[in-house]
Amino acid sequence: MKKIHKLLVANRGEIALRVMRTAREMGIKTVAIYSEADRLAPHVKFADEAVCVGPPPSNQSYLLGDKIIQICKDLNVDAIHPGYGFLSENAAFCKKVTDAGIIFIGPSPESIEVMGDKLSSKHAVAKYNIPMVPGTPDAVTDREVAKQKSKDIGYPVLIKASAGGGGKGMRVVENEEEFDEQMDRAVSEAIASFGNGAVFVEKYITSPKHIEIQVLGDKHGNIVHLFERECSVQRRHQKVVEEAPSAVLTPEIRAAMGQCAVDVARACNYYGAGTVEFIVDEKLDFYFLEMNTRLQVEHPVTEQITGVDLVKEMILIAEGHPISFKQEDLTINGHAVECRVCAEDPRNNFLPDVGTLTTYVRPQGNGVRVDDGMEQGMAIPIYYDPMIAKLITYGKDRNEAIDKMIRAIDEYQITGIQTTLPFCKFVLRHEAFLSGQFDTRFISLYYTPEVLDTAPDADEEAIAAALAAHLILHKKATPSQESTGGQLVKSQWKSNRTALR
Ligand code: MV4
Repeated sequence: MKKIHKLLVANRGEIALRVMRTAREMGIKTVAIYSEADRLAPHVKFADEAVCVGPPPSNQSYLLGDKIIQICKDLNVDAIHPGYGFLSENAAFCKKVTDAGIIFIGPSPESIEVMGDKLSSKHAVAKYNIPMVPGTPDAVTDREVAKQKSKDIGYPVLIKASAGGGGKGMRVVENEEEFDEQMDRAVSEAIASFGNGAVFVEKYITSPKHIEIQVLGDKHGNIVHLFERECSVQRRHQKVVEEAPSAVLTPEIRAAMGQCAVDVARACNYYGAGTVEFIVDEKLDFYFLEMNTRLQVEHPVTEQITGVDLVKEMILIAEGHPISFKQEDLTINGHAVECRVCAEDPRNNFLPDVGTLTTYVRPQGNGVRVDDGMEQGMAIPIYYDPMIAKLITYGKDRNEAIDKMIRAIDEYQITGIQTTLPFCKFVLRHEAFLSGQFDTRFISLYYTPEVLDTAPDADEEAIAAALAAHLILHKKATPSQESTGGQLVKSQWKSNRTALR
């Protein structure tokens, strides 16, 4: 047992604040690092101490492992929490931290290494009874051998990069004629992205749900799962809306997936917080895909339904404590939904929309949690992930959580940049989402930018813009702004709505 007195968060934005808040609750001093672009960022102001690590680009700041370790030595820091992204799944960094006598708040370098490669993770779990998609157990190099195996598996197949992540190096092959071309592409993309051209073949599950299981392991061999998160609403492998629990899992399937997730964690002697990713087909058959060896962006929905502070557990586990509860102690209470608020324009192909947060007013009230790392007046740096906040709602059941989310989205005031919030609202009101009958094809099946402006009460700005265009087109007078109160103007827009379509 080694008490942590001072913790450095090797990250920025909302996750740095998220971690530091729990550290403070535990009486642990906090150290922020920041780049020159983040001097005035809330995570810097919140921390007890803060050190500038370099110029804005990540590879000159947040990714400088050796410099961060030196800062820890200089400031007597006992532990590093890496958050997600940046150095969080870098086995070499984790090992250097540990070798320097600093606690890495996360798994061992060995766990990161094994799970960081898809083929090695499949090998690691082989001795457990984990359902996996039919496929080649090893890398394929010989095209003719690969084609024969694909024929045996049955088209369509998916060629995946073993070192892959985020869908990079992944290619669907519909038939044998396409095989060579797609394999070439997968291999060159894998080399370009990961410096490792190893690829393997799997049966392509055409309409899977993405469901992942949160696990916690301690340094005494205890491993528990904290149920599932449904993350099927994704765009280019970026999750947009997540929820817990899933609307479609039965208690039996949930228990079976939970047990598999625990076994996957056990297979790599896991400790810390981790997530085991599955795809689930129409028949609710599930298959293990990979394990993420970090705290994930969407962890709050799990916290809301279990009452567990995952960061607190991570810190206690890193100190050497056993997990503070048993599997039997855990139940699912209520339902939580998370929307990622990204500075992206859903009307313009989700292009990053950087600018200044001219207005930034958070929603509040019963069942609303906002994890963010920005404040009004701040410029959003172009150097980092465009996610500026996570909006999480919690209710006694799924409908209540969804109703609260729609209310909270309407209450959120953001100007100066476009965000994904209107898009999230579209998702939350869509029949497929409401029924739970949706999968990873959701966006490609249902979304076009037009849906944002034709929804029953599309956001008022858009209506105002459309109305103005309409009025100009028809050379009508605009509704008087002077003689009416705000409410009345609003209701006029609403009464004019039918004219816009
Ligand atoms: C698959 C699949 C279908 N069949 N594997 C995408 C990223 C990586 N984590 C695994 N991914 C997939 N693997 C087989 N055998 C479909 C996907 C996939 C996907 C998975 C989860 C969430 C969104 C997705 C979007 C496209 C493809």
